[in-house]
Amino acid sequence: MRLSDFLSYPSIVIQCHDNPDADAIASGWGLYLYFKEKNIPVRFIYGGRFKLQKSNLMLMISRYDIPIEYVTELNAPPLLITVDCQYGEGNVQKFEAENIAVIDHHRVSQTLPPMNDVRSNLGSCSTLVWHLLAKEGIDANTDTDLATALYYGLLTDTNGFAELSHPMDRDLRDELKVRRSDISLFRNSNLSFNELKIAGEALIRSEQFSDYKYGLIETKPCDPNILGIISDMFLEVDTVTSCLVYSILEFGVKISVRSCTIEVNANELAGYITEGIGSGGGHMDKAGGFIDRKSLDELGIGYNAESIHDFMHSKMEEYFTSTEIIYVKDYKGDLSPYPKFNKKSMHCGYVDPKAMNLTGIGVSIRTMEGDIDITLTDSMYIMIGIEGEIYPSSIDHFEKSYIYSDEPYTFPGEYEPTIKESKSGNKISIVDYAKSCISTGKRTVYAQKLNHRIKLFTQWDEEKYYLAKPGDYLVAPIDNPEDVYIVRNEIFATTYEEA
Ligand SMILES: [Mn+2]
Repeated sequence: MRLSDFLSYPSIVIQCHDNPDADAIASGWGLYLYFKEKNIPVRFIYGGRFKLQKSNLMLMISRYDIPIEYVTELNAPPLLITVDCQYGEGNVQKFEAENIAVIDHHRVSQTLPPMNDVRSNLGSCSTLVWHLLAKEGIDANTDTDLATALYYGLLTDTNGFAELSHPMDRDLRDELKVRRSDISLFRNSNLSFNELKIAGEALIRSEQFSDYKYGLIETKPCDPNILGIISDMFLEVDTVTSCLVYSILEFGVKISVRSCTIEVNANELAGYITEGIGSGGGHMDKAGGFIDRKSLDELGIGYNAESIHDFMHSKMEEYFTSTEIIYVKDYKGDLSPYPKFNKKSMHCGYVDPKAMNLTGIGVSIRTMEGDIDITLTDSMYIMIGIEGEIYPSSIDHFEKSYIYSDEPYTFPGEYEPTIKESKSGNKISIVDYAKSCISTGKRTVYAQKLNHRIKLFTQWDEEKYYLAKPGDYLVAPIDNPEDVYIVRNEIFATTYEEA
């Protein structure tokens, strides 16, 4: 779907969710400006029971003359685009329309109309609109007001960038040229005096669970940023190494997660709590998420403080008790009773840094899994795995396990990785320089299909674990049985065959 697909409609209404937040306003405004510039009659509206009043939002709207209108009735327009929300959701007042399109970054909760672009793993809808504008050749940096609004949308939807995880979100943060003084002004009129008191009350009711050193707090309905402020403070407590702070809102539960222990990755814990019932993610130490009310209803969990507290508490207990932790350096297990498999030969990609003129200098490689900071040398290749994951390899090691191939290379992943020169900031696409290679296999392993979760710390990175879920495999080479590693279920099926 492209924005230019909509240019044939005689008029368009853009609608964001009720009780709009900064992301809804910024992303809706981005779309509004696009259609206005194309001379299509366009309106930007929201409905619901309440008119906007939050001071940071009122400031942004008046500074930039954002023409957002509060409406309770609407004549069916030829095209209605819901932005930062999905048509038919509980927090989106339903207006009739001849045609409907959806542009959103939340979890898909409705049957979507054919015209939709929903990217559930983006941190904000502003990121998606920024990307859609760029696809039409529009650089948001030519309008500092819009650039600042989009940046602020992402900032507030990701708890001050703390809960940011997608590389496209990081691109927005790094590339938009914003008016810093405006951001500072909006940020510092974010809380009302009443919300400050909500934070205080929540702290009084905090609980800690000493077995696994985690904490739990419910706050009354408040701005999501307050959850971040509380969880940051909670983590500073000496007996708490991870915590979950949540707030029960009308249409779901907003959560904030923090961790300062390597055994709990906040990003992964937020994903665990929201799996199948919402969405969550972020960083190693800070993450956030949202659970849909509808999903809790479907699980038969009453929508009241007590049942939700019990649910959160049992989810946290289950998280700690159902997971085995393996430190490979101390591993003494034995996988030899399990079946033997051979590694198949696979097509992957590699890039020679010499071809890019990037040897001997510091670069940052932006990938789906995060930014990798590295100095490239002329004795290494950058490898692109079968799912598009990036890792360095020495040419020596490469030539033992791979052969070169003449086939043209096609990138398999969702986000094409880029290399940025740390000094000049120049950005280069890796895929433009990638060539094909084939792994030669010749490796036999024992593999155990797991029925529980494992966190595995490898020898070469003792700070970060790899996670295996039920259905994934714990694998050990037959000639080095203590060097265990994890292979995800889908990858195992395509890369190994029974020996
Ligand atoms: Mn949003």
